[in-house]
Amino acid sequence: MKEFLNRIIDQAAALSLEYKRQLQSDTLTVNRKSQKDLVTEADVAVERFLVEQIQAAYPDHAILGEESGTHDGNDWRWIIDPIDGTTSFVHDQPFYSVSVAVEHQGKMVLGAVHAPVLGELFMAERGKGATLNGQPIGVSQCAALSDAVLGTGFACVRKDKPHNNMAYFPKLMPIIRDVRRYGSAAIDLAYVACGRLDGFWELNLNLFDMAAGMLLVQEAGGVVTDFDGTAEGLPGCITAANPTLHPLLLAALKA
Ligand code: 2AM
Ligand code: CA
Repeated sequence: MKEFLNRIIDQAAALSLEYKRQLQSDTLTVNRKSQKDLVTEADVAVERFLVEQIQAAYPDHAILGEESGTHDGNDWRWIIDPIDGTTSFVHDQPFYSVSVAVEHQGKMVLGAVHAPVLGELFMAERGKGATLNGQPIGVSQCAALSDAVLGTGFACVRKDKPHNNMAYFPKLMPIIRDVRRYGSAAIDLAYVACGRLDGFWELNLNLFDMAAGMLLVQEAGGVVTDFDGTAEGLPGCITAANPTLHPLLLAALKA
């Protein structure tokens, strides 16, 4: 199943790059789900490709896709975000990814995040660690918020939700080294997994934004919880970091 996932996510990544060429020649159709929430032909086509491949290989499995919703099935479920970071994709920036996770009986067992422009494939298998382009990866050793570079995002603000990152950003920003805002939660989590980011927090994410990235962080030795330090608020509010930094991040968000 891991080899199958590797193959279809490579193909999905290549398909997204074909659509990106249309973007550069100004022939790609971009629609709006809401005022700021974009969807392109690429999102729809990449998801359609992945769903078709999965249904052909595993006809009994369930699927949850960002664009096509729920496809019923057995206790295996594939969770797809065809283009995480659609705004980056539309603006011809490299930080978008294809994210696919496999859940069995409610537990994430496989996760893959492919950043096509960057040429990087992050994969994790429950109990077997995480890799970047086949090489083992681990979370950073950073032990103090003052040394930490953290990822975050502001998707929640787009939804006009009252509980949003505008309350948390000013708490963290003065006490950490710096912030990065890549626009793809899947890439943010993959970067925590390989130690490029020391941690990540965001609010109001959906399961398909986080599923593969959560397993990547866990299999790379990191911790993923909601803002209360449990899994109760997941998906939604998420924090991720190495085991030393994670409680410090939670405390700073609560302060
Ligand atoms: P997307 O690009 O697949 O929509 C960036 O902060 C993260 O927020 C990305 O994972 C992005 O996923 C997600 N995001 C973008 N718009 C959103 C919205 N309206 N609601 C929830 N999440 C959103
Ligand atoms: Ca997404």
